[in-house]
Amino acid sequence: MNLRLQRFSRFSLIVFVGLLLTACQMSDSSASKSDQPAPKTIHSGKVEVDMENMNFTPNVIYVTKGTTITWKNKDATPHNVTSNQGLFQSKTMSQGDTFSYTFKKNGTYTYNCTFHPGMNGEVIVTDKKADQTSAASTGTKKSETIAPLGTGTSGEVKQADDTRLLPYKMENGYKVFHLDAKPVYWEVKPGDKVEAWAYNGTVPGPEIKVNQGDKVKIIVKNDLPEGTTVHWHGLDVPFKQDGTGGISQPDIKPGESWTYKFTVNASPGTYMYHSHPMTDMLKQEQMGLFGSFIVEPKGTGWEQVHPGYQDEYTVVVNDSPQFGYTINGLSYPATPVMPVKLGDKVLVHIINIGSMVHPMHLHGMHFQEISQDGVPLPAPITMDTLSTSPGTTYDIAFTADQVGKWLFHCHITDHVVDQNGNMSGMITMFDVTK
Ligand SMILES: [Cu+2]
Repeated sequence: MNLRLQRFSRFSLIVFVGLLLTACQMSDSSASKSDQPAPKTIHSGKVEVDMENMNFTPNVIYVTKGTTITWKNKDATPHNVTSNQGLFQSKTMSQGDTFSYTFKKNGTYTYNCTFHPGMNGEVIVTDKKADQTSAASTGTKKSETIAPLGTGTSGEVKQADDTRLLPYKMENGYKVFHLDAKPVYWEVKPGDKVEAWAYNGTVPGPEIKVNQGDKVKIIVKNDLPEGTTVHWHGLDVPFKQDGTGGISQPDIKPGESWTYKFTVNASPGTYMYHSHPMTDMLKQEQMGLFGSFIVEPKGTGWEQVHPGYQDEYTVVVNDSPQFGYTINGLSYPATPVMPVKLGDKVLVHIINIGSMVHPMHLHGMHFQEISQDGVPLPAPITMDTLSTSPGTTYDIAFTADQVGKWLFHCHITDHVVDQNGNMSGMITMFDVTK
């Protein structure tokens, strides 16, 4: 848990510095786009950090030596402020309570609320002079909070499973897709907003759906503060298109684009794409750079090979220090409620992009695992719990033969409850109605 928090804090710092760099680069060329971060402000004197909606706001703050930070709990839920370096520890703070600490030495200080995993903050004490525009920063806040919530920046259609479908244009026989990797803020559940690195502003990135045999061109723009690539996981593309930074190509530099071009020869099924740079692959994936890649049977779609599927959904399970336990980038109760009509045959594409096994259990009905890593199983296996492994993709199918709100969730209890024992994390549901 401490390790997770430390890792989280390190990410926050890296990302935040990244956001700043991006902001600086952007400020010359374009008049601060609304989804780009504002330049950093260095505070001094007295500064307030609010504990609000289960977050520290701002959660990263730059101050000069001698600055006193006062944390104020605005939530009805009790919180505390606990230094990860053992420097300070508040009492349990009820609504309205405050706690102050004066930072006397330069350095990076991380802290958290021990009641709420993922509720972290960071103070960077630096020598630089305070920014005049911050007006001595008496209670200035939210100056570092920036991008709008990731809601699909290129107008992608939101699907019933809360993923977005990536549009394409036909050009010379190619389906041409655009992915733009950039920092955004992402809301894991209402009030739980974290930094993300995302394709087209969404976590997971928008779903790419093609037919078997399609020729595709995918143009990837890097608006991150560091190099990146995209790997087409499971599609068995030619080496030059593999997207492995430092192996099949150099990392795409910040501000530059790269075009991937290949024919989709993979069998109809579930695949994915994710960043695979020379350095910091772990961080980039954990920050949100992944998405589903669905190959449909050529022609009329799934109906052709699996007659009678009325509903098709994608479920991307993930564990990351940045987002916690999520389904399609969201934590229960923000996770999708997927509508199904009684009697429908339902096809579900499942991707585990995390680093842990997640046994996904369906209530009310058994399902069949019909393929794994895009390859159909010789004989489908009937089960109610599918143990999903990191990097592995699955297709399952079931017939909705009972009305109800049927949970589909990870069966590792830690992954589906929060610190207070309430349902949270990897829980979603199918709402079967008449
Ligand atoms: Cu799990």
